[in-house]
Amino acid sequence: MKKNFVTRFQYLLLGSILLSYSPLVAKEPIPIEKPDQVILITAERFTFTPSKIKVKKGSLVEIVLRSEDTDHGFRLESANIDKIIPPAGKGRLRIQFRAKRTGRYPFECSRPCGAGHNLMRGEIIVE
Ligand SMILES: [Cu+2]
Repeated sequence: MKKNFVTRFQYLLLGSILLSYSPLVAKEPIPIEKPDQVILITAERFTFTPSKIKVKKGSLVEIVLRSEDTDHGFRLESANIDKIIPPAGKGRLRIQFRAKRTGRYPFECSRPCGAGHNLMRGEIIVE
């Protein structure tokens, strides 16, 4: 029982350490705050358009993703985000994060969507 408690406590501690070191912090559920910047991204085999996104340090960023074909994924590891973009005509994916630190943060498709799936990536540049 005691051992179990320690393990859980350590797990929580590790989680909060990891969160505080994340350069981009995911915000859920959406919408909770009015974002400073809203960016629309279109996903289609095998690109994100635009694929390079510039945001300001400190801003609350909302990204709205829609697909032009099949379902895709949006993984932004630096904010612990990995979500499904629904197929064309079935809605959009909205995510929010706070850009805490300057840098370049890659994102990628996380749903196998065909031959060029591994090429389907982009970058968020916080400046
Ligand atoms: Cu894909």
